[in-house]
Amino acid sequence: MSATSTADSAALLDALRGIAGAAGVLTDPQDTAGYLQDWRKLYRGRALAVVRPPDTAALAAIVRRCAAAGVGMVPQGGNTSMAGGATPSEDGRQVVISLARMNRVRDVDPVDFSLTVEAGATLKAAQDAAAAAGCLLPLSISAEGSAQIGGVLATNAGGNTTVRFGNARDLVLGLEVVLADGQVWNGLRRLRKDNTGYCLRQLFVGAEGTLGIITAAVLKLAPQPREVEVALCGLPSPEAALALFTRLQRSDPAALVAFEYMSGIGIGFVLRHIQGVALPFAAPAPHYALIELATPRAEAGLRTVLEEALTAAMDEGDVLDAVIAESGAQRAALWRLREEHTEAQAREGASVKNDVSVPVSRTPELIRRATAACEALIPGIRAVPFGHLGDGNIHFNLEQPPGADPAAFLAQSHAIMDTVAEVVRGLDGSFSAEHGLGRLKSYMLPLWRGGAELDAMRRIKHALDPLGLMNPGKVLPEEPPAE
Ligand code: FAD
Ligand code: 2HG
Ligand code: ZN
Repeated sequence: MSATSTADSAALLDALRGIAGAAGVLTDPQDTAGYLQDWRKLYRGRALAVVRPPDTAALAAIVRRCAAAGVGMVPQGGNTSMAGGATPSEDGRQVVISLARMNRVRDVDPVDFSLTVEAGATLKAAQDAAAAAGCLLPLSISAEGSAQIGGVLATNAGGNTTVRFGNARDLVLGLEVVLADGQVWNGLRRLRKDNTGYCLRQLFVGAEGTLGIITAAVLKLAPQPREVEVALCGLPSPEAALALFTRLQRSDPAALVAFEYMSGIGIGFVLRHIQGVALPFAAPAPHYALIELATPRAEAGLRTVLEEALTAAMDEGDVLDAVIAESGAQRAALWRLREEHTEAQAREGASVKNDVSVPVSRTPELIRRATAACEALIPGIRAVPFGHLGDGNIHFNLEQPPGADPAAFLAQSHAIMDTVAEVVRGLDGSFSAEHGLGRLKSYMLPLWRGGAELDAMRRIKHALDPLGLMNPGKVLPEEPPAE
């Protein structure tokens, strides 16, 4: 049965209210509006309802009821997806399932270095809970105040500290998941070693809600740092950024927690559009790196390590100017220049994002070749590359030419994305590094991961979601009709 008729829909909504309570089922357009549009405003969907279950048992009952009605389910966390992954389709036949009410921290264990947290807790709340127990949850993204643990895991988020601690995937010890048929899989184990068959939890991490709904997780913690040093460097070139990264990795690899690249134009946008930021140099540089070193070791002498590395890099001509923060407030001020890039770029005008990765050694080549290719495609286009150079993950974003019509520029999105993708392919990279495919990039999957790889992905999807109701239309493109 498919909930296509008004009577079917009304019966389904009644049943959902019976499970989640009247306040847990939103249908008033004023209440649902914020759930139906993605963060970038690329998509605006419609939905039968937005359902906000109070706990795992209720969510499981909701999934069973939706499955029986043949209704697609779109899990949603903080709705900060960069790829339209959490937005329902336009036909109004799907249900959005918000995890926001399931936001408890269930347990923090400073001996096991583990945190058990529900999917609807924000990443910031989880970080704070870890810190209160004297530990560090080593995952950091600019959207951490809104992004939720479920969304962070479902997208396998990366971010600013991947270079040291890995992606979200590397921090997951256990998961609790509601499967597509409404069964609850409780895999909330906190074991460091557990070779008992296929590693199910890693299937759901990065699946963007297409295989099941994550309801809780056990995450690995790390010791809190005792020394932290943050520096901003002005650089002559992307090649100098790579040389500086390599130098720092050799000086004290365990302490290099973040290495972020920014272009002169990106910093220029931040200075123009964001209040209360300042460049701590007498003159702007063509390129920049933001570096964080941190260690739980006492008296590790990180300041000396950093100063020596920067002095040697200046002697080699790889660093033009550098400032090291002297306080927590100064560290935060330097980080703001990086964290405000997304907002500043949005305020500058229309932009097309490319979240790409290449081997770290090829990042300068990526920046140069993709810039040249895009400038040849659209005269006046402005390349704004920035991001996690230490992971080979550059956000190769393109800003509209000054004064151009934003809609006309965005109409060329696919041509721009394909142009960047071609360069990335030539450098043995990936067209989707950390934001996921969502709806935006699923069309590119067959070109990049066709053959046996895509076939295996489709088999996994069919095995775990045979009715195709878990976040339909995301990640995997529609299958070609059978011959
Ligand atoms: P949503 O946007 O709500 O959902 C994302 C996807 O996960 C959707 O497909 C959704 O269906 C699915 N999903 C959500 N919850 C669940 C669940 N409980 N179970 C199963 N599936 C679920 N990303 C990075 O990787 N690194 C960054 O540095 C980074 N910086 C960002 C900065 C800004 C300013 C913004 C706006 C975004 C940034 N992002 C970054 C992208 C985004 O924040 C991440 O993808 C984040 O992990 C999404 O979390 P969310 O809770 O908002 O998920
Ligand atoms: C970041 O690293 C995010 O700040 C967002 O991944 C990147 O705006 C973007 O393209
Ligand atoms: Zn990023």
